[in-house]
Amino acid sequence: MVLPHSMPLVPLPLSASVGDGRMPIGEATRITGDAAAAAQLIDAVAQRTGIRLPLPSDADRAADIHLRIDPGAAALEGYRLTIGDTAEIVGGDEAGLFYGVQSLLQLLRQDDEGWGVARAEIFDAPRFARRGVMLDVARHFFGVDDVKKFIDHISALKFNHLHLHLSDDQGWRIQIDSWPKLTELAASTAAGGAPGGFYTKDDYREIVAYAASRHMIVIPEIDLPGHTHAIGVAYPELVEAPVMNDGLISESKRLGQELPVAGEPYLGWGVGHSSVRIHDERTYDFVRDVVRELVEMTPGPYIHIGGDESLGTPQADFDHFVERATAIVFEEGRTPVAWHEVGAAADIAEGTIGQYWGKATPDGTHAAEAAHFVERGGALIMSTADKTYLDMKYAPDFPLGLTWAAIIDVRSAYEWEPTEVLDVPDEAILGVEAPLWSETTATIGEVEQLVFPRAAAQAEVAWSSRDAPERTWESFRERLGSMAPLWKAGGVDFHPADDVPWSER
Ligand code: TNX
Repeated sequence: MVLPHSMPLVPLPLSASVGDGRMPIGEATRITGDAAAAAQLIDAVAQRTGIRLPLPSDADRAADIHLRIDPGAAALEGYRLTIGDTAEIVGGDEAGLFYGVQSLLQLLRQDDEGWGVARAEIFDAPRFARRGVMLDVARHFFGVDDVKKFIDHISALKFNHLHLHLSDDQGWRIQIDSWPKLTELAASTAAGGAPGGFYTKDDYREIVAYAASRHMIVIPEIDLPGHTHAIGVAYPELVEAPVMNDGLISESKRLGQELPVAGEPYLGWGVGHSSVRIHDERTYDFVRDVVRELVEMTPGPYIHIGGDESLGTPQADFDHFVERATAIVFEEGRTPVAWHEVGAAADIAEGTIGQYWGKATPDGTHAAEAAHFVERGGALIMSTADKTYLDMKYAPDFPLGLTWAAIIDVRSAYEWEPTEVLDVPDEAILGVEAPLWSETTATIGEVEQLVFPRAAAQAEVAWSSRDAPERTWESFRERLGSMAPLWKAGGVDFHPADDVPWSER
């Protein structure tokens, strides 16, 4: 069934048809069924419209909106949404019900007669099981409330993984009891001299639980063996002296930033100068302790060990380190994830997941490194830099963001195919992750300007069937425009890109 552009849904559902007219939503609209989903729907409707629907109380009364789970009715994370005189959402599981509620909320619109939802029949399920966003809380730190708000608005786009980049040269952001100086000495600074911060274990658990209530898995990343200058501010004995490289020196000069100095906080953006000590057993005690404490507070199956841009680590040392670090993550009971450079090491632990951050037209070395994860029985997440990188500028004069990978307007972010970048079997591609590196974003509002609307493009690339007739830029830009009232009501500082027809209501 062809989806009319007037169907305001992002990402595009598997199938949808719209009938005539709408079902009004007002103070008397009754919700029954699954209590958790009902509570979330009531809160979201109140935030959007100011109308607080009554709590489900009397199960015998006819429902206007009925919410339930039936594994036979839809796929994992899928749902069926039927809106006529009354509405029903049936999730294939809890996540599916949550996504059905998100679609209902996208259909919820105000017209001259008040609030209502279009009559529709939607059947939906995701293309890729893995749909992620990364937030760099190391270059700039974002507190628990900011992260929760971020989770609200990315989970509404049906993203199901949140990768937190918890350490980098500029700061360490997570409490580790066995190495307490990390947060005592290496957390208070950030890029450009901004204040830092860190998550206590309780803060982190609160984020994990909140994400879980929105059906998102948190993936914690400790970036190793490079991007580790901050570790040396806390524990100088764990790291090597800074190693200068041409890029670091010229970038520092261009930006007027100091070069890194051993043991002192680093406030610039240069990369590739830091490394932990590879041939010292204390390093592996450190890695194991940190991984073990992360595992204790992370119910999700993954621990990310970084591995990018370790320019200051000799290749043989790098290989040795990542082979041991990936093994340690498995020994501690989780699956390691690593940036694609880690695929240079022959004996990475079998089953390690790689994260490709090269370009849509790959460099041969990057492609070979990524493919090695698959040869070792692992799989890949696609973070194609010139498509998915949320920290690239929309246009050369955009005030925030970087340009090294590309200038990425909304259309360019939308038009790419994750299975056509690398020469690996389609089944090896787990899905898509869109990273937000935070060198240029000091506040969550600035983060939002870069993330919204382009994260919505990656949501559709990851969720929607590639063959659907409406999986086109022309359809997407119109449906995307209809997200404006939801983002405004949620206080999201989205960038009103001028290639999108933003709607008022
Ligand atoms: C490259 S992408 C990095 C980060 C920077 C980012 C800026 C990757 C794995 N490493 O250290 O923040 O570029 O776009």
